[in-house]
Amino acid sequence: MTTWKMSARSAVLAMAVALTPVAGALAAGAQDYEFRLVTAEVRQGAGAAVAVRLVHKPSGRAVPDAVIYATRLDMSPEGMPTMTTPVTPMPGGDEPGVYRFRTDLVMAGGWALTLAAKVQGEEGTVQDRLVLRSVQ
Ligand SMILES: [Cu+2]
Repeated sequence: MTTWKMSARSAVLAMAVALTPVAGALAAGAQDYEFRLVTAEVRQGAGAAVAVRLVHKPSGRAVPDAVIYATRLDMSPEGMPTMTTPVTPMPGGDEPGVYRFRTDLVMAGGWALTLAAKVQGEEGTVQDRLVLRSVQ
């Protein structure tokens, strides 16, 4: 009986300890979020479509209604950091938390997409750099 009481108490303590990092993560802000490419390969050419999903990492949920205020697409993965191409935000599609862009992938190979965004109700800026491949 005594042994059981001890282990039940230990279990409660263990739960309290386990929950503490979760509470910390909820308050952590922008670093809890990341962008992920919907598809890592995009067909080369003018008018190419690039889609990214904004994910709340602790929960795995996609996050709609973020304000994306900076984008850059360049060929730094191929040693051409000064080779850039304009990135135009497109209206959201059917899927919440997915952000779409149109761009001209004038050369095949690796392109780095740099994004900065504000998430509703979170402090700080979500910044990410994703490498996609344009293929022929
Ligand atoms: Cu290039």
